[in-house]
Amino acid sequence: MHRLLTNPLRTCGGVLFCMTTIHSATWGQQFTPNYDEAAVAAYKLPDPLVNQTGLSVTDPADWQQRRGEILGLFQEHVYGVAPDPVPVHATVVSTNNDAVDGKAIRREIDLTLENEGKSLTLSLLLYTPAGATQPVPCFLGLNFHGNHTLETDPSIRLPNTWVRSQPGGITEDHRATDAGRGTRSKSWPVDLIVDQGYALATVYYGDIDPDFDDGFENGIHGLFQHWAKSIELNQRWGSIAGWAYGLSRVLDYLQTDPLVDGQRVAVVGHSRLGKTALWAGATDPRFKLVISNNSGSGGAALSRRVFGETVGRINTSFPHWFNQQFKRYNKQEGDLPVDQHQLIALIAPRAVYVASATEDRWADPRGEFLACVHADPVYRLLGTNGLGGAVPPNELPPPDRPIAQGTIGYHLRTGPHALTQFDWLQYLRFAQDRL
Ligand code: GTR
Repeated sequence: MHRLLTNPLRTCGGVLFCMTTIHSATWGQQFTPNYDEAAVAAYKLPDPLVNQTGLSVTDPADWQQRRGEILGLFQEHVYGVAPDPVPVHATVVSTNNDAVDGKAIRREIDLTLENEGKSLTLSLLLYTPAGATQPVPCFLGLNFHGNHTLETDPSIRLPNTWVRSQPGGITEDHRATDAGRGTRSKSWPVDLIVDQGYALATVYYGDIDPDFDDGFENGIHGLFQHWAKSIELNQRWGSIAGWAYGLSRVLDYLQTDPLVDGQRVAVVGHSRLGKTALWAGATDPRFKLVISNNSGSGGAALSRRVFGETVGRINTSFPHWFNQQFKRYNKQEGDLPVDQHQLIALIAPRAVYVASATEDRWADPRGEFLACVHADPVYRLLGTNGLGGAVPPNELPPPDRPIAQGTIGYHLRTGPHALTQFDWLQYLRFAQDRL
């Protein structure tokens, strides 16, 4: 039987959409999220510093072995196993030396991946500061609706792949239209970023994998169909692992770009792309800074709190994001061999920033903060100061008061689920001596 799942109105990549149109044959009943802190049942988190044989990790030298265990558990039980890197062939398609009011050089670069007789091209939009005299550090993030949504400039190419339907004529039959130009510029303050001496690199996420459940034939999964058969069915990679793999291939290219310092790349993402940024940062230690904006369930939020969006709910609405195995934990969060604080711990000792928003209860701000708190001991073991201070704070900070003294940053912004200028200002400040 198919039932309607009710859910709040929420924004995806900054645009309101209604999530009441999702049907489920498996969930079986209406889903009512818990938003009552008093109703969060007691839970016990797996300790990132106790290995699977029960031994405590007290020496930084032992962390690599424990890290390998945790990474393996996330691959097996949550995101799935991704293939080894394939080469990236880059072709510069356009260069504008006078972009963003003369502040930036803007290039469109096609990155083509080939495997199993198929190919996939990602269109990279890359801004570098106009006056830079040496390679600059870079923020890399996937965008939700196409590169053309960052600016109104009509010369930026529209994506030629599937896009999510949007109101207002900015899409037609899942194709992007000119009406979408510049509609996401607020989420991508290019001038602010290049003014502070950083590059900005972005790719439309649907170039890597269109965001719908097609049995993993299209997008990046299509290039690895034979390979995937070598992986146990339950552990095959979902879309988040696919998008993260794409981010790593973009990083492969950025490490060869003469205008970018490829050793100083931050990966940033909002919402499902925040989950993706965390997984990319966990799987690819070349990312120097990892930024999760409102990533919520399957991202920075602790699954065991069962607050807002739950494992069962996300697996029902988005069955293609995670691996099959993750569905075993629907309503069984306590059985998960990992929880999301360990995802943050996988990034240690590199810098990480997690941001929540007051109105984004669906993503469980407190659960996102607590994941940072519980990752803190790993950061401290590895010689960094974690969330900062002699002992980590354990109370959710007041809105708009970032915790940004340590290697783990956190803020709770006033307002809705979105990537805003306030968020970017914190990331730019945090990056100053960490990227
Ligand atoms: C929601 C989903 C969230 C979040 C969000 C987004 O529908 O429940 O986990 O990922 O989409 O990506 O905008």
